[in-house]
Amino acid sequence: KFHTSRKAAIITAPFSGGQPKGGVELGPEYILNAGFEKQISSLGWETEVKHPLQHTTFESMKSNEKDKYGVKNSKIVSECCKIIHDTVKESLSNEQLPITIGGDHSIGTATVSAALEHNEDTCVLWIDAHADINTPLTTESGNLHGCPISFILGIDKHSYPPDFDWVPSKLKPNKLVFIGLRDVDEGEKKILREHNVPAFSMYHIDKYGIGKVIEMALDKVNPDRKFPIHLSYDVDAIDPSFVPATGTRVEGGLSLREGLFIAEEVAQTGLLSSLDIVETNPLLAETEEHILDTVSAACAIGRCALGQTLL
Ligand code: B3U
Ligand code: MN
Ligand code: MN
Repeated sequence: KFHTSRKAAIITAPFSGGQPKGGVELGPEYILNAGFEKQISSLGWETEVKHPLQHTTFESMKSNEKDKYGVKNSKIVSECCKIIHDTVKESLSNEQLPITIGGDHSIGTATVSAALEHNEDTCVLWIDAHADINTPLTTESGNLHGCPISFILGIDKHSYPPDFDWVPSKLKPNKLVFIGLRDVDEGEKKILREHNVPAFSMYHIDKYGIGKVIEMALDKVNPDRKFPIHLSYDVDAIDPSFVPATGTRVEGGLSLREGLFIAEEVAQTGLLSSLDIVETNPLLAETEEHILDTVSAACAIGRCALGQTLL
């Protein structure tokens, strides 16, 4: 189906400006040092690693002040996203499957908008403890990693800092589905209801089981299994007992196997066209084992999504 060429572009996004904690910008380095490229190439993919942010100074420009729009670091988040967007889009044009490694989830604005520009039929699976659908009007934290979905959907567009004027907002709410939610702000719940966005929380996973939930999720956004899939994977979807080194841990998450099963099922569709693996923060680990567990899980998500099977 898609990517019969089996070429992948591993795109590093060492960026932390979408949230206040330091360390998430080190995620890509740790994941690459764990041998991620080799793991992907061993699955039969021709790989290329791209570092589009390497000559930028965004990290040194980070601030903790909200601007007059009620959000922090609009300028650097927007500029960083523009660069990542262009790299993802170029990779897709070269028939490479982009694997963007974060960094915080604010770069979802970049990767999803690029995927939709490449193919407007693309549907999005957002795997996360959080809905990341705040607008500048609803966000309490002002952290832009809590807002990428609203930018991509174009919700309350008038409220965005002008830095984000370039974002195409091509996604339709019925082409997006959440899995793993368990920490959703009141304002976000209202947006989810008003726009009728399909969402499966941990409650649904307990009730129906992960296999049924993935099937229901794909039925919502890709009923005939014919559209390309963008998988945006926030590692905090998985329970902090398996993935401790991340910025906003929320108890009661996916087991490691449930988390990997999502990626395996997406691989089985043959429709994966782009992937994000975000929010690995090695500096928030309390032990060496925390780092190892988290980085291993991030690598495993990538391998499973790109076709690794157990047998
Ligand atoms: N919804 C909250 C918390 C949050 C969102 N994403 C993460 N945390 N990782 C917010 O800040 O918007
Ligand atoms: Mn997220
Ligand atoms: Mn999250």
